[in-house]
Amino acid sequence: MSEVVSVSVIDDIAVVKVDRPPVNAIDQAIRAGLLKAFNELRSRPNVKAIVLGCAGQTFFAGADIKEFDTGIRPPAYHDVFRLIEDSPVPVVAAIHGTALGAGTEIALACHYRIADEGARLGLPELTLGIIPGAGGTQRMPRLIPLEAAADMMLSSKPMPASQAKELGLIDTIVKGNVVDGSIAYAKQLVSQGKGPRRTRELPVRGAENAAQIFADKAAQAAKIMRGRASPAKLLEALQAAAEKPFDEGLKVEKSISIELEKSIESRALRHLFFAEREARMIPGLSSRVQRRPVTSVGIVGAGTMGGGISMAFVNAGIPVTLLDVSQAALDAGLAKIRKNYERSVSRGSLMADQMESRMKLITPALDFSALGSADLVIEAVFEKMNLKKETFARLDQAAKPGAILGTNTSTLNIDEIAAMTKRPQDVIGLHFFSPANVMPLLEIVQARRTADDVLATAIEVAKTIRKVGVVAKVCYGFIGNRMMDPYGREAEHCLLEGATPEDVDSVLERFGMAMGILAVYDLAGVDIGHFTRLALGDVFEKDPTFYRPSAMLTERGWLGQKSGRGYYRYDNGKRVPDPEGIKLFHDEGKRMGVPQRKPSADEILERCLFALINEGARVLDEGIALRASDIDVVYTSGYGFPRYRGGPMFYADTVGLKKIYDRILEFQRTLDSRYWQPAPLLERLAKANSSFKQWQAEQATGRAAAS
Ligand code: 3H9
Repeated sequence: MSEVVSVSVIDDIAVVKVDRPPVNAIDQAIRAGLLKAFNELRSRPNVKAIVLGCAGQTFFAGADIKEFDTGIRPPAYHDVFRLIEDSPVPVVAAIHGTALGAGTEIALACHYRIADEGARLGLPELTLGIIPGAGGTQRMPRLIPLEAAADMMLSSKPMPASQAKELGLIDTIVKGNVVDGSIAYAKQLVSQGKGPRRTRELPVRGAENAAQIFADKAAQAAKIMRGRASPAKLLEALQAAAEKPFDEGLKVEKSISIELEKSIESRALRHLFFAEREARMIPGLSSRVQRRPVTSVGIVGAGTMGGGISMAFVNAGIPVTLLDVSQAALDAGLAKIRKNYERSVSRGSLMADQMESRMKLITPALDFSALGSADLVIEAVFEKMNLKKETFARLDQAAKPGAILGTNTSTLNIDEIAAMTKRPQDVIGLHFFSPANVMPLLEIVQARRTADDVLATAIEVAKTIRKVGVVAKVCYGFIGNRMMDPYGREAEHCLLEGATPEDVDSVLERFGMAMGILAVYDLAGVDIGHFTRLALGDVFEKDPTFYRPSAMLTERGWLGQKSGRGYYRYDNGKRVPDPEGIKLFHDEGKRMGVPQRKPSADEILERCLFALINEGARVLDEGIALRASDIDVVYTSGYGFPRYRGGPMFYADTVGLKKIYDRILEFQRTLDSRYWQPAPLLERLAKANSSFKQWQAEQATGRAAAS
């Protein structure tokens, strides 16, 4: 038998076990092994039933995603799954861990499904821009109601075993070892004379309501998965299940799958799947570096950021000491945290007792000495250098030796902050994104003297609190905010040229950004960015048009949503255009001699995005980001860049670097040439007809050769 698939026979029950760490993702070796095993078992008359299970942490976590790039080599999923389904003796799937994608689909091809109590089953293919392509769209609605099947696939969320049992997806839940439980179940089947039960022979459940279900789901998908092609395609495949015989439906599923696998949407989402995992690997950082234990955390500052960060830790079961300078600030911070949890309770995503136990994990404090036992302390005070320095000097006194000292600064020089302590090796940037309990990104900023074990621990902490960690080096704004600077600069300049805030934001939102940049500034507070830029020194003297609208709004106290007016007006919270503001920007543009030319939608988009990408190329060249794909993770996890476009650097590759380079040269001629200088890396790659992806692969090869 193959190394990955083994067969043993216990009494008259055969156990086919797959062992392919880490997650038993189904690849060619598994398919070939299963084909061989199930073929051979046909010639063993003493075998009365078969149990299919997996070793390790989980049942199959799906198809091996890497194979979509390299091509799926035979045997095909359909052939293997049909062989299993056609077995003359009952086949029982023994499910533990997370059965996902083709993992759930193989279970559907088995005749019975048994799960342990902790198992979860899901069809998350849409998160990869594809549909269940191994029979899932045709078999699932034959086992569970059509609407539930559509919901499962559209949400991509795995369901717990208890729900799967209720819906009829699994037959029974066992306590303890699921393979042992499945063997006992198989013996029972044999003794009761029960034979195979083929899913494909069942009718689709709820097919009579198909038209209504599809209309509802299509409307829902268009709303929540804006810009995506795969959800509508999924519904097409499900519709085929409802309307056609099984084999015909399978053909529809197959042709849609092939089409989607090649789409940019799917390539982008697959790119991000691996990019998020690769971001944890730091070249030169040995996996043997001992992590420091982090079982308690101190947070300095109970404002919006400090509160959100506290929630991120207590949500992961890690106790937090939350410190602020006054009782009133602490009370307000705690009240806000409670209010956030109450909202989750009222939505049904959190139980009231869970809320109470999370609140109990937060200990308020007014004195730095309360932070003395914390393994990790994160400063989340206002973004002012003096305040940060003062806080770190106090932390140096209060924190225990070996504690990690993190700063949540979004722009400031962490080397300077670390120099306030006698232990700069313990200092690291931990840049959370607001709301910190929700946003997945954590920018981990390695300062000049940050120790390796501190960096390794921070990467692990990110995973523990379910954040996507990306490592950056120190510079103004690190990866994310630094790149945001030219992006916002172009958006603001367009206002002086005659565009309205709506013109700018609607273009960006149509591209797929979660929010237009000007609406984002209104949400975050227009003054925040303005004062950060002001602290940079002479930027406004060098160029009076630089972020001029933002400065004008701040001067007038039009600070965005919090003051009811910013780039837009807010009538009862509803964003509406502000003619007075629009006139203000245009008049100012004219006064400053900015040519009035009302840029087209295409130009607005290209200026914002190409400025972002150009800065990304500089960030890469300077080693601030380790990889182009890290930038993509930052932008899709923290800045609302559409995942289905893969992030700015992946998107740049799909546009073509030569085209972007040429356009930047054109902007250099027609716009402000001080800003429109192609980044050296972009220029090199464009001239070599290369891509960021290729460059990243070459860098990795170079590093491997050097080590
Ligand atoms: C599908 O099934 C299509 C079919 O319908 C049609 C076929 C025709 N493939 O996340 P982790 C690797 S589409 C390849 O850190 P965790 C991952 O890269 C698939 N590799 O662990 C990482 O490698 P490394 C549908 C995979 O415990 C390592 O395993 N299924 C795959 O936090 C550990 O991963 C999915 O979309 C894969 N399918 O989470 C499930 N899965 O160590 C995708 C994982 O080198 N997977 N790897 O960085 C997951 O959601 C999570 O990995 C899982 C474990 C929950 C399983």
